[in-house]
Amino acid sequence: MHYNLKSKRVFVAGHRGMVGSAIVRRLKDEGCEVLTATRSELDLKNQAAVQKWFEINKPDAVFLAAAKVGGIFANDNFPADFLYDNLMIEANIIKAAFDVNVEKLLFLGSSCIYPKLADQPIKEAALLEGALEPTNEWYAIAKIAGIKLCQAYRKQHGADYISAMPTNLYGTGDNYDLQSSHVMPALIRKIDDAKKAGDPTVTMWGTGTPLREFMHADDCADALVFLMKEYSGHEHVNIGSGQETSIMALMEMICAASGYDGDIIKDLSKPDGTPRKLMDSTKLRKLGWQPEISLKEGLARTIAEFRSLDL
Ligand code: GFB
Repeated sequence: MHYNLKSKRVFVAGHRGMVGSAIVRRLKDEGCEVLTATRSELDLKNQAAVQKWFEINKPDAVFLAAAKVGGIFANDNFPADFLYDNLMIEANIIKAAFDVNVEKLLFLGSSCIYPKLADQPIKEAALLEGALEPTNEWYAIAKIAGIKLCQAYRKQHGADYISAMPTNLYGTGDNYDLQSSHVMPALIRKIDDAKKAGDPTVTMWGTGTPLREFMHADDCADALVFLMKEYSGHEHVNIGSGQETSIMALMEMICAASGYDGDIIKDLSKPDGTPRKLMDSTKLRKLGWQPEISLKEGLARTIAEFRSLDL
């Protein structure tokens, strides 16, 4: 079961993204050779280019962290991009990996693969048991297809390809564009902007009642490297912190941490999305992994990093 990364050639697809860059940082302790490719060097949506890159570089292991990602507004408004781009990226990489005999591949999905109204906390077995959340069903279908493709290569060819489903992530290198970002970076930026401008109010999308589970990207990267080394199985694995909060409570936490005391305005023209998506991460805990960065600590670190960006 144990897969030793020492001296292996490890391709981190998506190495410039928040999760990919966290994986690259975490791999520094593993004595492996990290392979990366920028968008200008390799278009992951181009199958021939991906096949050629794999034939030339012959990685031993692959972290498939490359994806088109975004928050609720981006997912809801660009469904074709989220479905097509992610299908192409995952299909090209998984097929090319198999063709050059990659020993181990870890595919990254997301907690949005689960039914909108799944029993909480959500177990891995809940996959495909109900209708998806409409705002991100496109991305979810692409990620479910990626899980199934890894399972298909394991079933048909014995390929040791595994999948992991992280919860809502935040941290170093996050996307702070207010139209395409997730909630955590959006609120950090909006509250900081309001404080700097002396605005009496700051806007939150939706009712603030949805609950979200959050994990810092560095914790997630540590869990991903742990699974690459210690897990080999058909079923995907949830990577959750077990720490959830309402969006309103998150807003209040960030206002307090940012020293902003203005009023919170609700923009009810924006969707709430799924009411809750707390995952059951018992399977990961039983394998021997625990998160280490609390929401409070992660938030403080991320706010400080954001301010250093001077956006
Ligand atoms: O993080 P988020 O965009 O995505 O939104 P999801 C979470 C909740 O925060 C929603 C609320 O209820 C939003 O309405 N929210 C409040 C805001 N203010 C804001 C804001 O200024 N910006 C944003 N973005 N949200 C995503 C999926 O769902 O979860 C992705 O769409 C992915 O595909 C990701 O799976 C992990 O958590 O609702």
